[in-house]
Amino acid sequence: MLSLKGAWSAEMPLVQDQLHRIEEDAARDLAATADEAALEGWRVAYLGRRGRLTQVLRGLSALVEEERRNLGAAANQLKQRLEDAHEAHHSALGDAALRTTMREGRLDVTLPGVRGPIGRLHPITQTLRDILGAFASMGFQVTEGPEIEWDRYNFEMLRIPADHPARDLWDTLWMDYERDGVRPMLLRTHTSPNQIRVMESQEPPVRVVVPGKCYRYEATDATHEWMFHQVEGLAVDENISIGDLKGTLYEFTKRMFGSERRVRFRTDYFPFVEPGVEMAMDCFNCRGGGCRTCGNQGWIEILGAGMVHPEVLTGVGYDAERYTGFAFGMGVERIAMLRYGIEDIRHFFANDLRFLRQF
Ligand code: 2NM
Repeated sequence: MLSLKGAWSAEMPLVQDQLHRIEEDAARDLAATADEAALEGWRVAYLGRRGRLTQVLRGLSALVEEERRNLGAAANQLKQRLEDAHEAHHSALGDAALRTTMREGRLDVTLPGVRGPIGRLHPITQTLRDILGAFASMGFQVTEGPEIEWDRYNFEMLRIPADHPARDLWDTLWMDYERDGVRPMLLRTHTSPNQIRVMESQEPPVRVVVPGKCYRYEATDATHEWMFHQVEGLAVDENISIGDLKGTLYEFTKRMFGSERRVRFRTDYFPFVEPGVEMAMDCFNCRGGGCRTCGNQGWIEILGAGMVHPEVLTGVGYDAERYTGFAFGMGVERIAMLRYGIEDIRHFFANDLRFLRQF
């Protein structure tokens, strides 16, 4: 390029050369730049305050005006090209990084998720539901009632007289409330009071099962708790016989403990039934041979039952000449202990998660 002022400068081809080499080097180095840190190094090396191009631009002040203008323009154009190249490389690196993240961080949505901790039904609840399910499938309604009862419903209407041992101060938890010098309220000792309520409120046919908590004032041991669960049942109609009792309870036993079970009935005494029986099944563990589960008896007692006493029926206003009924009662904890092989009833409500998590 000719200088209009006629002054030829030896600097001019030198600077053009420098710009040329800077551009070549910058292009080569940029091509080898694979990440953001290297790109920043490149920017500092070529475009930074002490970078190669900046040095050249600074050096231009030593040139005569025309050379300075021409070379300055060339240098600034190069600066623009380097900045454009930097920008393009920067966004190319960003795209590559995004593609890597998408490839390596991709989610397999078909993998099973992480399960959070969830609770479970208490073994007594599970057993209770199975018992009620067996009777519900045979046409029994499920009904519940209060845990605080009247002496009248818990004892009197069930033919449990005032001098009966069950009414002893030491067997029942009485409410701290007196009327006419007596305590008429208590924590129910069985769920039978609700069968009385059902019979008072509806005419036969009646078929109900009553689950619930019961309370006894007694010391606890491996087979006794002061609070436990019961399921009692009642069927009243014309022509109900002890054959219905046996058939219903035999069917229940098979549903709970297996279709090969056999049952045995022996007489027993309960004030509210006549006759009264206890039902046992052959041991599901040794099939009658004798083992720990059945205490070497071969038989396991699972419930009490009987034909509802005519005085109980007349007490609720039923015609005992026309109607008969059977009733039964069982302890849910006892059934659950047999079913799961639990040796001590106190485990159920000790709330030790090491025990409860097993069910
Ligand atoms: C048992 C055993 C035998 C029973 C009787 C009644 C009622 F209310 F109908 F009279 N409810 N439950 C009964 C009979 C309960 O539990 C071992």
